[in-house]
Amino acid sequence: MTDTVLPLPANAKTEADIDPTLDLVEAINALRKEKNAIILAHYYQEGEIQDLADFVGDSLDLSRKAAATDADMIVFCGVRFMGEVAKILSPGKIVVIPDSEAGCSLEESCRPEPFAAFRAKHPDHVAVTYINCSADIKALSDVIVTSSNAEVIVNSLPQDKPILFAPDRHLGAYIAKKTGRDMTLWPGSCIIHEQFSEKELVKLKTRHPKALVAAHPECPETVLRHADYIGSTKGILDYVVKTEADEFIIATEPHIIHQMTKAAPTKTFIPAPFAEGECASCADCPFMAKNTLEKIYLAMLNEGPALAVPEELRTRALKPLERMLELSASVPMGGSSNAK
Ligand code: CIZ
Repeated sequence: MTDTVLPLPANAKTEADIDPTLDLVEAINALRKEKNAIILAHYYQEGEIQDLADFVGDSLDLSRKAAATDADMIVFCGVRFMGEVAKILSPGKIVVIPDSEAGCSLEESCRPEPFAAFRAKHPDHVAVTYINCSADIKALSDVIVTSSNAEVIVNSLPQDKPILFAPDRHLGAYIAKKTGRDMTLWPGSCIIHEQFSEKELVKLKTRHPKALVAAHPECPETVLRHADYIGSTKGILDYVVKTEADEFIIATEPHIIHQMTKAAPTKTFIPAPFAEGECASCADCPFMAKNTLEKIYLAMLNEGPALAVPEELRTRALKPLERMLELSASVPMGGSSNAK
């Protein structure tokens, strides 16, 4: 897989150089002004990072923001492939990520060589690829989708065209069911959504009989079959705010509950459970959790880890991303801006 993260400068500061009395939020705010930076955060980030960001959203809306910003520096608080997308869309900007090790199990499950072989085996198929993948995989795809636009995009493709969908098999199966399309699925899955337990969910519903279940389509079908609503993070957020119920069970990465509590403070949100005996916070994404205020501060100060996508790869990966943005024109912008 192409390494798209530049090495840190030799004189880069480290956590050991941070004065323990430093007010990190103030220091980040000062750097934001000095560097004309925009901080973008995904819904799966820690609440304190979401609150610090200029904009919080899902990958579609974060991509739209990254493509449209006039900032000189984009600080992408999410996982590495999201920073990569920002760099592909805005090559003239400095794009930094707090931790270059913030990967993604879906990205890891889909490597360029086997994916190229998968494509070669199905030459008449359109390759529709979930945004949770590397720049190499995007470059080998026809169109990129996120969970909030996958159904719209698949429906826009010529009806007679069979589809290859990678890398999330659960999202692919869900979209195939919704659209009735002939879809061949790559066998990947998200390490978090894969582990929600049907058995424990059923027990939890018995204890909270009035709670509605909102689930992300990266969950297995055994979990989705118990859901009152299935949708992207943005969809789930809208659903719990607009639906007249007081209690919801949330089957996705639980840091999104931060935005739910802000938007609907009187409602109760219960994270969906993993298997019996598993820890309370095991649904926290370990990759998203790598980002901290210290690392955001250092990334801005050091201007790294910075993304750099080789131009030939960037132009190939840009095409299916631009196609995604065009085909999602009917998908309304969501997310929320924090006044700074
Ligand atoms: O597209 C995203 O941001 C992810 C990872 C999930 C979602 O449904 O928004």
